[in-house]
Amino acid sequence: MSRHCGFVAIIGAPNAGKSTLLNRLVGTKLAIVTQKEQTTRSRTLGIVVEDDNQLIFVDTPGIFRPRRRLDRAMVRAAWREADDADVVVLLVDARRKGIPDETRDIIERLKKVGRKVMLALNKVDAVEDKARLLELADVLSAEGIFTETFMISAEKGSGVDDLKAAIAAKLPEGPWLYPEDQMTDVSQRLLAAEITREQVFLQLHQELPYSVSIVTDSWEEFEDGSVKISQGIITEREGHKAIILGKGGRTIKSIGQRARYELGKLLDRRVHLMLHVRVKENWQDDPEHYEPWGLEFKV
Ligand SMILES: Nc1nc2c(ncn2[C@@H]2O[C@H](COP(=O)(O)OP(=O)(O)OP(=O)(O)O)[C@@H](O)[C@H]2O)c(=O)[nH]1
Ligand SMILES: [Mg+2]
Repeated sequence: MSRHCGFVAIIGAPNAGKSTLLNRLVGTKLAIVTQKEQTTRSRTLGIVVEDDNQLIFVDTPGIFRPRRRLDRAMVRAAWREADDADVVVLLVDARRKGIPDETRDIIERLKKVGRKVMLALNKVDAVEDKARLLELADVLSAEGIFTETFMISAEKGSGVDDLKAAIAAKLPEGPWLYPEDQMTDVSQRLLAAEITREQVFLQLHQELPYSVSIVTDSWEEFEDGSVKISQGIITEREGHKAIILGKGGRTIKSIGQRARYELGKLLDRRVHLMLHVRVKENWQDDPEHYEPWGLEFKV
């Protein structure tokens, strides 16, 4: 039998559930998920082998109207993945009424370049009124760029197998691009930084998480199988540093405990995690915080 293989970009407005879907498709946690918008900053591959097919899913940052330099790099990265992919899935949060501006912008750009994509309405578990779902599907399909429409719940899993099968049927014939047992291209160091950033997003509020970058400074493995990971939490202001530390160091301790627990599960070994807060006013103007993530550093 002939083999099929291809890249499948999952794109959509911030918070649509793209990272949740990637994790669901692969069956493990590769991408961080929070209730906040703009959680994902860089692409993450999730590689799945099914029968003779290798599906290479690409989680992307949410597409919106960016203002900051980092945001512009994130949105550029998302479009680059969509442009390069064999198949594109546009994910739309079905709980939202009508078509939100970000999704409208995405549809307009897809139209402009003449790209046909698959549509997945997500979070259907949270929509009581099923007639509204059908209405939304109708309004969207009238745009004329969707090859088909799926109703899914990335969180609960409903509809995801059907979506996956439909994607597999679209992949071009060709050799597999990754070894059979490879699940992602993200290094453990970057994954570890993401897990800590997830806790920053979950435990800190308002604008603060958006001004934070995590760097894995060192990674030391011991004979007993444990690993010592040292990370910097980089923030833009002294005032933020105080909040991240919390009273008597309580907040950073809680971030560290939760991240250590998550990392222990993911790496399946004992983890010692050291976190240090560093103030670096203009980290967003430093390529060091873009290039390791595959983000293009541009004005
Ligand atoms: N009820 C429900 N919630 C969902 C579903 N999928 C995702 N969510 C929630 O939606 C929120 C955003 O999910 P993410 O997967 O981080 O969304 P994203 O599109 O990757 O977001 P960005 O990375 O910020 O662009 C989280 O709180 C998820 O738990 C779903 O199928 N049903
Ligand atoms: Mg995401």
